[in-house]
Amino acid sequence: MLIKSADFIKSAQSPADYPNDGLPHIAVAGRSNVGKSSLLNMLVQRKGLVKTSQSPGKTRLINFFLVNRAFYLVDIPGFGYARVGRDEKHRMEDAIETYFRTCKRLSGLLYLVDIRMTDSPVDGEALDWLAGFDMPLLVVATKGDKLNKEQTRKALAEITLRYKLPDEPLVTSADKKTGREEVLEQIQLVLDGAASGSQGPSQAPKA
Ligand SMILES: Nc1nc2c(ncn2[C@@H]2O[C@H](COP(=O)(O)OP(=O)(O)OP(=O)(O)O)[C@@H](O)[C@H]2O)c(=O)[nH]1
Ligand SMILES: [Mg+2]
Repeated sequence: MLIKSADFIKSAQSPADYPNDGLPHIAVAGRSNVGKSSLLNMLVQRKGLVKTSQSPGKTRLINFFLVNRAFYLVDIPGFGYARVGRDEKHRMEDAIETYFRTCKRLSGLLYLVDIRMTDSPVDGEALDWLAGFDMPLLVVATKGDKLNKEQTRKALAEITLRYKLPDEPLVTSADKKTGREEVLEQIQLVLDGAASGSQGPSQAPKA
Protein backbone atom coordinates (compact mmCIF):
# COMPACT_ATOMS: atom_id res chain seq x y z
CA MET A 1 0.00 0.00 0.00
CA LEU A 2 1.34 3.39 -0.99
CA ILE A 3 0.56 6.20 1.45
CA LYS A 4 -0.27 9.31 -0.53
CA SER A 5 -1.88 11.35 2.18
CA ALA A 6 -2.60 11.23 5.89
CA ASP A 7 -4.45 13.90 7.79
CA PHE A 8 -5.76 14.30 11.31
CA ILE A 9 -9.51 14.75 10.99
CA LYS A 10 -10.93 14.88 14.49
CA SER A 11 -11.10 13.58 18.04
CA ALA A 12 -14.21 11.90 19.33
CA GLN A 13 -15.72 11.02 22.66
CA SER A 14 -19.19 9.94 21.52
CA PRO A 15 -20.78 8.47 18.38
CA ALA A 16 -21.98 11.86 17.15
CA ASP A 17 -18.31 12.76 16.65
CA TYR A 18 -17.26 9.72 14.57
CA PRO A 19 -16.53 10.44 10.90
CA ASN A 20 -19.64 9.38 9.07
CA ASP A 21 -18.71 9.50 5.40
CA GLY A 22 -18.98 5.78 4.72
CA LEU A 23 -15.21 5.12 4.64
CA PRO A 24 -13.92 2.11 6.61
CA HIS A 25 -12.09 2.44 9.91
CA ILE A 26 -9.10 0.42 11.13
CA ALA A 27 -8.57 0.89 14.87
CA VAL A 28 -5.23 0.65 16.66
CA ALA A 29 -5.52 -0.40 20.29
CA GLY A 30 -3.25 -1.65 23.05
CA ARG A 31 -1.92 -0.87 26.50
CA SER A 32 -0.95 2.62 27.33
CA ASN A 33 2.63 3.34 26.17
CA VAL A 34 2.81 0.24 23.92
CA GLY A 35 3.58 2.45 20.93
CA LYS A 36 0.25 2.95 19.15
CA SER A 37 0.85 6.55 18.19
CA SER A 38 4.45 5.79 17.15
CA LEU A 39 3.27 2.91 14.94
CA LEU A 40 0.66 5.14 13.31
CA ASN A 41 3.31 7.75 12.52
CA MET A 42 5.54 5.07 11.04
CA LEU A 43 2.73 3.62 8.92
CA VAL A 44 1.86 6.96 7.37
CA GLN A 45 5.49 8.17 7.40
CA ARG A 46 4.57 11.42 9.06
CA LYS A 47 6.67 11.95 12.13
CA GLY A 48 4.64 13.98 14.58
CA LEU A 49 1.23 13.58 12.89
CA VAL A 50 0.19 11.58 15.94
CA LYS A 51 1.41 12.84 19.31
CA THR A 52 3.62 10.37 21.16
CA SER A 53 4.90 10.59 24.71
CA GLN A 54 7.31 9.19 27.27
CA SER A 55 4.55 9.28 29.85
CA PRO A 56 1.68 6.84 29.41
CA GLY A 57 -1.88 8.02 28.98
CA LYS A 58 -1.12 10.68 26.40
CA THR A 59 -3.93 9.76 24.04
CA ARG A 60 -7.22 10.36 25.87
CA LEU A 61 -9.69 10.66 23.02
CA ILE A 62 -10.41 8.53 19.98
CA ASN A 63 -8.45 10.18 17.18
CA PHE A 64 -9.28 9.75 13.51
CA PHE A 65 -6.67 10.01 10.75
CA LEU A 66 -7.80 9.90 7.13
CA VAL A 67 -5.38 7.96 4.91
CA ASN A 68 -5.32 8.25 1.11
CA ARG A 69 -8.82 9.73 1.41
CA ALA A 70 -9.87 6.07 1.47
CA PHE A 71 -9.93 4.87 5.08
CA TYR A 72 -9.42 5.98 8.66
CA LEU A 73 -6.72 4.84 11.03
CA VAL A 74 -8.11 5.28 14.51
CA ASP A 75 -5.86 5.86 17.52
CA ILE A 76 -7.61 4.40 20.57
CA PRO A 77 -6.65 5.57 24.10
CA GLY A 78 -4.41 3.05 25.87
CA PHE A 79 -5.92 0.25 27.94
CA GLY A 80 -5.09 -0.28 31.57
CA TYR A 81 -3.68 3.10 32.43
CA ALA A 82 -4.25 3.44 36.15
CA ARG A 83 -2.84 6.86 36.83
CA VAL A 84 -5.66 8.88 35.31
CA GLY A 85 -8.44 9.47 37.84
CA ARG A 86 -11.13 6.84 38.23
CA ASP A 87 -13.87 8.95 36.62
CA GLU A 88 -11.61 9.76 33.70
CA LYS A 89 -10.70 6.08 33.34
CA HIS A 90 -14.36 5.02 33.26
CA ARG A 91 -15.15 7.74 30.80
CA MET A 92 -12.35 6.54 28.51
CA GLU A 93 -13.37 2.88 28.81
CA ASP A 94 -16.99 3.74 28.05
CA ALA A 95 -15.94 5.77 25.04
CA ILE A 96 -13.81 2.89 23.70
CA GLU A 97 -16.50 0.27 24.29
CA THR A 98 -19.16 2.42 22.67
CA TYR A 99 -16.95 2.90 19.64
CA PHE A 100 -16.27 -0.84 19.22
CA ARG A 101 -19.94 -1.69 19.75
CA THR A 102 -21.60 0.94 17.66
CA CYS A 103 -19.32 2.07 14.86
CA LYS A 104 -20.71 0.49 11.73
CA ARG A 105 -17.64 1.44 9.72
CA LEU A 106 -15.14 -0.32 11.97
CA SER A 107 -13.67 -2.99 9.67
CA GLY A 108 -10.72 -4.28 11.64
CA LEU A 109 -8.50 -3.88 14.65
CA LEU A 110 -4.78 -3.90 15.23
CA TYR A 111 -3.98 -4.90 18.80
CA LEU A 112 -0.44 -3.97 19.84
CA VAL A 113 1.59 -5.82 22.43
CA ASP A 114 5.03 -4.82 23.68
CA ILE A 115 7.33 -7.62 22.53
CA ARG A 116 8.94 -7.71 25.99
CA MET A 117 5.62 -8.21 27.79
CA THR A 118 4.82 -11.82 27.08
CA ASP A 119 2.50 -12.38 30.02
CA SER A 120 0.31 -9.37 30.62
CA PRO A 121 -3.11 -9.73 32.28
CA VAL A 122 -4.21 -6.45 30.71
CA ASP A 123 -3.39 -7.75 27.22
CA GLY A 124 -4.93 -11.13 27.98
CA GLU A 125 -8.21 -9.57 29.07
CA ALA A 126 -8.26 -7.05 26.27
CA LEU A 127 -7.65 -9.69 23.60
CA ASP A 128 -10.39 -11.94 24.97
CA TRP A 129 -12.77 -9.00 25.08
CA LEU A 130 -11.88 -7.85 21.55
CA ALA A 131 -12.26 -11.37 20.15
CA GLY A 132 -15.95 -11.04 21.06
CA PHE A 133 -16.40 -8.33 18.44
CA ASP A 134 -17.03 -9.94 15.14
CA MET A 135 -14.24 -8.42 13.09
CA PRO A 136 -10.67 -9.09 11.93
CA LEU A 137 -8.12 -8.67 14.70
CA LEU A 138 -4.41 -8.48 13.95
CA VAL A 139 -1.90 -8.71 16.76
CA VAL A 140 1.30 -6.72 16.27
CA ALA A 141 4.35 -6.83 18.55
CA THR A 142 5.95 -3.40 19.01
CA LYS A 143 9.45 -2.26 20.08
CA GLY A 144 11.10 -5.14 18.22
CA ASP A 145 14.39 -3.22 18.41
CA LYS A 146 14.55 -3.99 22.15
CA LEU A 147 15.29 -7.69 21.63
CA ASN A 148 17.87 -9.64 19.66
CA LYS A 149 16.99 -12.35 17.19
CA GLU A 150 16.91 -15.24 19.65
CA GLN A 151 14.99 -13.26 22.28
CA THR A 152 12.51 -12.22 19.58
CA ARG A 153 11.92 -15.81 18.50
CA LYS A 154 11.32 -16.82 22.10
CA ALA A 155 9.05 -13.85 22.88
CA LEU A 156 6.88 -14.47 19.80
CA ALA A 157 6.40 -18.10 20.75
CA GLU A 158 5.46 -17.10 24.31
CA ILE A 159 3.02 -14.39 23.20
CA THR A 160 1.36 -16.77 20.73
CA LEU A 161 0.94 -19.44 23.39
CA ARG A 162 -0.06 -17.11 26.24
CA TYR A 163 -2.84 -15.37 24.29
CA LYS A 164 -3.83 -18.45 22.25
CA LEU A 165 -3.21 -16.72 18.94
CA PRO A 166 -3.63 -18.70 15.73
CA ASP A 167 -0.39 -17.19 14.32
CA GLU A 168 2.65 -15.38 15.60
CA PRO A 169 2.28 -11.59 15.67
CA LEU A 170 4.06 -9.38 13.16
CA VAL A 171 7.02 -7.56 14.68
CA THR A 172 7.49 -3.82 14.25
CA SER A 173 9.90 -1.18 15.41
CA ALA A 174 9.00 2.47 15.13
CA ASP A 175 12.62 3.26 16.06
CA LYS A 176 14.19 1.12 13.35
CA LYS A 177 11.25 1.55 10.96
CA THR A 178 10.74 -2.16 10.48
CA GLY A 179 7.57 -4.14 9.87
CA ARG A 180 5.84 -1.26 8.11
CA GLU A 181 5.16 -2.97 4.77
CA GLU A 182 3.93 -6.12 6.48
CA VAL A 183 1.41 -4.26 8.63
CA LEU A 184 0.19 -2.18 5.67
CA GLU A 185 -0.26 -5.36 3.67
CA GLN A 186 -2.48 -6.84 6.39
CA ILE A 187 -4.49 -3.61 6.60
CA GLN A 188 -4.99 -3.78 2.84
CA LEU A 189 -6.31 -7.35 3.14
CA VAL A 190 -8.76 -6.28 5.83
CA LEU A 191 -9.94 -3.35 3.70
CA ASP A 192 -10.31 -5.63 0.67
CA GLY A 193 -12.35 -8.02 2.81
CA ALA A 194 -14.59 -5.19 4.04
CA ALA A 195 -15.10 -3.93 0.48
CA SER A 196 -16.08 -7.36 -0.79
CA GLY A 197 -18.37 -8.06 2.15
CA SER A 198 -16.28 -11.00 3.32
CA GLN A 199 -14.25 -10.85 6.50
CA GLY A 200 -10.51 -10.32 6.15
CA PRO A 201 -7.79 -12.28 7.95
CA SER A 202 -8.07 -12.49 11.72
CA GLN A 203 -5.77 -13.44 14.54
CA ALA A 204 -8.40 -13.46 17.25
CA PRO A 205 -7.46 -15.71 20.17
CA LYS A 206 -8.81 -19.22 19.90
CA ALA A 207 -11.73 -19.94 22.21
N1 LIG B 1 12.54 1.49 21.37
C1 LIG B 1 11.31 1.77 20.91
N2 LIG B 1 10.54 2.66 21.56
C2 LIG B 1 9.30 2.90 21.08
C3 LIG B 1 8.80 2.25 19.91
N3 LIG B 1 7.53 2.68 19.70
C4 LIG B 1 7.27 3.56 20.68
N4 LIG B 1 8.31 3.72 21.51
C5 LIG B 1 8.40 4.60 22.69
O1 LIG B 1 7.39 4.24 23.61
C6 LIG B 1 6.83 5.42 24.23
C7 LIG B 1 5.31 5.43 24.02
O2 LIG B 1 5.04 5.55 22.64
P1 LIG B 1 3.62 6.06 22.11
O3 LIG B 1 3.61 5.83 20.65
O4 LIG B 1 3.31 7.43 22.61
O5 LIG B 1 2.65 5.02 22.85
P2 LIG B 1 1.06 4.98 22.90
O6 LIG B 1 0.68 3.55 22.86
O7 LIG B 1 0.48 5.85 21.84
O8 LIG B 1 0.77 5.58 24.35
P3 LIG B 1 -0.60 6.20 24.91
O9 LIG B 1 -1.06 7.22 23.91
O10 LIG B 1 -0.18 6.78 26.21
O11 LIG B 1 -1.57 5.09 25.08
C8 LIG B 1 7.56 6.60 23.62
O12 LIG B 1 8.61 6.95 24.47
C9 LIG B 1 8.09 6.04 22.31
O13 LIG B 1 9.25 6.70 21.87
C10 LIG B 1 9.68 1.32 19.23
O14 LIG B 1 9.35 0.70 18.22
N5 LIG B 1 10.91 1.12 19.79
MG1 LIG C 1 -0.83 7.44 21.97
